[in-house]
Amino acid sequence: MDKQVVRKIAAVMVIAALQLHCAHGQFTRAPLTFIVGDAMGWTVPANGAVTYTAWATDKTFLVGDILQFNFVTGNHTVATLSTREQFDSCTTSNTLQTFRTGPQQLKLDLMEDYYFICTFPGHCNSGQKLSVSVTGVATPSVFLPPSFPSSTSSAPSSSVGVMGFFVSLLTTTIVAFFL
Ligand SMILES: [Cu+2]
Repeated sequence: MDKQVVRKIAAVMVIAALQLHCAHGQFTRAPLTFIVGDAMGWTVPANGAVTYTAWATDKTFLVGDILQFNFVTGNHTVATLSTREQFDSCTTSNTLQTFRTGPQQLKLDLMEDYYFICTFPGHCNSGQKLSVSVTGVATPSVFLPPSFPSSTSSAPSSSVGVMGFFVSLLTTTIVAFFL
């Protein structure tokens, strides 16, 4: 095979491999700070638990992001729980950590599910509870370590992945054409 053809093929394969790596890696971006509940803050929501579920549902949470719970000290707390069962049943006796001073910023350090409740009597049962799934790692850098979480992957990140894949295919084709 002539040298130039070999070089072209090699170049295309390298580019394709790099792009596949990016497309299959987790969606990422720089770390963000989220205000839980936005202007409503961290409180007993008028519409019950669906309020914080709805707030979280269109967001992608990554390791390195910060959740800010805005509440008046003495009116609420923010406590972390370790299991979905405790979260569902609003178990206040088994919290990992309880923060009593508002506003409280909490950093998402691990790629896992987080459960937050208020430990004031009745508040969690009235809907002051939030669970978030951390599905990737935030980084300002372009090159990322590949990560393949076994459990959950939210709709936004998987659609980004699919888009990225098609963009990669298209770019590879264009590059191959001009080489
Ligand atoms: Cu409360």
